[in-house]
Amino acid sequence: MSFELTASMMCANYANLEREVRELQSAGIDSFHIDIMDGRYVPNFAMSLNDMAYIASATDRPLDVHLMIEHPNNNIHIFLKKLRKGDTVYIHPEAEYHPSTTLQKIIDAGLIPGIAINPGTSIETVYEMLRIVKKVLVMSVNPGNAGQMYLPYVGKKIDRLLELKEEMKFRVYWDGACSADRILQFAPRGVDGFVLGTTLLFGKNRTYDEVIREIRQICI
Ligand code: S6P
Ligand code: MG
Repeated sequence: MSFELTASMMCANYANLEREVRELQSAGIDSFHIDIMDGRYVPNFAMSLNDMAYIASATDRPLDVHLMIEHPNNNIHIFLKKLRKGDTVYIHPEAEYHPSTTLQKIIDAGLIPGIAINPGTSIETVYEMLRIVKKVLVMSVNPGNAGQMYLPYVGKKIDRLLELKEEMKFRVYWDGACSADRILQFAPRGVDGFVLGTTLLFGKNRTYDEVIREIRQICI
């Protein structure tokens, strides 16, 4: 079974970010998930532009930038110019007056366009954008914090997105409270990747190598 694993870097140990990136990379993480927050669209501040730029300089693996900011169109160029081909930028459509304009900026910068869908956002409200984006990040917790409870009603929405993904040509990613059981349940159905945070990867008394190897083994 093939699926991508992404490390949620807001959960990493900032006492030594360079070592975190190196160990995650050698453990076989596929990409680095960067949660950017503005304290307005979500009630928190997580990573900043400089954290993102540092991680980009410390790895050749792709970055997966999740913008939880109001009106990203106003400032997105600052992020785009620090990224490279193969990196993904997700916006929240509710945070923007004209999300398709912002998505076009991501495409024009040569990056992979994505939308992040909140637990309370229905597929109907983002349906047309599914034809523009290459990736859909389904939030299974409300955005803003790590370590929250999984909201089970999101499972039905994921099943509906999986029915649309071939025809509309996008990939589906999971963000929030991702456990091994959920990977076991949803990877075979067609979820393409999972963001790993405190539920499964960070703050455990185990090496990243052990955790990631075990996930790949149980999900063969
Ligand atoms: C939440 C953010 C997520 C979290 C991730 C943490 O606003 O977008 O990427 O960092 O969900 O994972 P966990 O396992 O602690 O919920
Ligand atoms: Mg995220």
